Amino acid sequence: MKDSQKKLAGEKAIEYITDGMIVGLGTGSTTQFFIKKIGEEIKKGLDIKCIPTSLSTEKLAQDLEIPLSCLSKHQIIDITIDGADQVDPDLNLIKGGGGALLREKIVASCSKKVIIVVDESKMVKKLSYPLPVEVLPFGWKSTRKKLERLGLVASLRINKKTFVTDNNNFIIDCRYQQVTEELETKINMIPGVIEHGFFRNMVNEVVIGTKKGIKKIKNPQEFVTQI
Ligand code: A5P
Repeated sequence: MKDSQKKLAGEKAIEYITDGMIVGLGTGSTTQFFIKKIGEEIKKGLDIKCIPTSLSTEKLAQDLEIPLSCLSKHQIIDITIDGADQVDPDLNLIKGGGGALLREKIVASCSKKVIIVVDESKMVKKLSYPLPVEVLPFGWKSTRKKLERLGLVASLRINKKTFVTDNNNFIIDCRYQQVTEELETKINMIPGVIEHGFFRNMVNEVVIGTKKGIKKIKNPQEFVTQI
């Protein structure tokens, strides 16, 4: 069920893509459906260049012979299609369940438009998914202590062994009561913290695969682009 909803949302996002665009490619199982669709359309003549948000997305795009570029060549991206771990009613997100939050946030911040593709289980009234915080391995235990002092329950991500991001950093997953702007600022100020997976007001539209088909939610607030 979840997979078919992910496929529905991921493939729907192809409708936002037109010739000549620079497209940010997100990471995760939902975005993969979009990337596969892009691969098919490129074979039929779609003319775009894509910027991947992770090594796994880069590999998939290369396998599908999708033309790739990078942020050094294009600092402005026309549109980014990405997934999310949770989406709240204001279209704020938790991302980084797959560990790609840093590149995903950089790419989103360079994008004129950000579209999020999810299955309906990701839509929540209140965010509760553990907040991934990417930290420098150097001194990570003291970084974790500082996160704990903010009232977070912080644990180093282990997948059999310590999880290492594409940027050679660690992830500390943090449980919280509520993500406020004040908390975000405090997290950002800790030496050793590189980025966190809370995406506030960075999304134009969410495309949701549901039991009944596609549902779209537009951000009612004016999108604060960081370009
Ligand atoms: C990657 O680090 C994440 O931000 C993904 O975008 C997120 O985990 C969504 O992945 P799925 O589409 O696989 O649920």
